[in-house]
Amino acid sequence: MPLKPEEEAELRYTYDALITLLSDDSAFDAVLHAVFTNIDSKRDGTLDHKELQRYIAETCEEMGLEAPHRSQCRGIFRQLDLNDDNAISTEELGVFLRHFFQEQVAICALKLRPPRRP
Ligand SMILES: [Ca+2]
Repeated sequence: MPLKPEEEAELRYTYDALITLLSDDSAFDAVLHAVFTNIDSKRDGTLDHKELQRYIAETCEEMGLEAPHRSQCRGIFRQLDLNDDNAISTEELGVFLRHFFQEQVAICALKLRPPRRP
């Protein structure tokens, strides 16, 4: 289905923003830090199961989605916790976020038609 012009404009904006984030390390670090701080409610510099679960539940609620089950949250946690120390560091969240943004860029690119020539 073809995109409406406003949808295409929004998608293009998102695409450009993601490309910038992925190519500019200081911009990426700023976003990573903001997301991490948002999840780290105990402010101890690492994320635990409870913090991640609360964040996922809140994000789902904001998006009008049903929150995943506790066991699903544990699964997500294990995937993020690359060194298995039962805590998620900024670096570990960064690995995930970079993959996530790259995935979103690919999705945007697929939806956007190549620019038409006059
Ligand atoms: Ca860890």
